[in-house]
Amino acid sequence: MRNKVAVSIMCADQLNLAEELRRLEASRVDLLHCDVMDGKFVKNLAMGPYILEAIKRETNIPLDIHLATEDPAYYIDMFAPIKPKYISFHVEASVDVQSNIDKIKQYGIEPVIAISPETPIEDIFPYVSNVSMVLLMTVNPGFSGQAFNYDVLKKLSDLQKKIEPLDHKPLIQVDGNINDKTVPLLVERQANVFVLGTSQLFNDKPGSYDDKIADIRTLISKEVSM
Ligand code: S6P
Ligand code: MG
Repeated sequence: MRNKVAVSIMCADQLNLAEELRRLEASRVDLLHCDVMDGKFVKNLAMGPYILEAIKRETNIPLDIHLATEDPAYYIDMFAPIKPKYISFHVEASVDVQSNIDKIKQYGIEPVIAISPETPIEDIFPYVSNVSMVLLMTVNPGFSGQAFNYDVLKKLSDLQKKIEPLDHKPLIQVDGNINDKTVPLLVERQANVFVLGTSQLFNDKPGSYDDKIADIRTLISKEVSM
């Protein structure tokens, strides 16, 4: 099963993170998506090493660190000691994409290349066979609660065509306004890893985390075979 549920921990109740982690573990979340923001690449700040170290100690859910930062190499060195499963960095922030991929691999961590909605998908084509996953942003990085960018659906189809013939096919992760309305469009185009934030999970709509995550699991279980 390549399809997985990730949860953006930045969107959880920050004053009750331990309790939030217990609830997410009970809902059998596959990955904990951790947004790191530097106030430069995006106009916001989020999640430094102290809190991510504490989260790593507290849970067995594998961490997926999303560097929405300039100078990815600097932040790879800062966050690798936390031993996440994945580190993603942005193609737009990279001077030397391949050296960022190599650096992450040297730490024994799986590399992920991230791309913002406005960036042509072709920019990452040279690297797709060298990464474990591609992070296709469906909103501009920086803030939760934004509207889904439907133009990204075409990019997803183009990416899928590119990786189809590869022996090593990276997973495709989607992040930004992922919910029971947008997931079917993304499953149809063979996305694999779905980051849930405020639009599906952390909101006042009725239903427990279990219910809201189960709804997504049902939608993504109709996996399209490659
Ligand atoms: C956005 C960030 C995301 C958000 C997530 C929020 O900069 O990379 O990981 O945390 O997308 O989810 P939602 O449902 O509020 O868009
Ligand atoms: Mg993110």
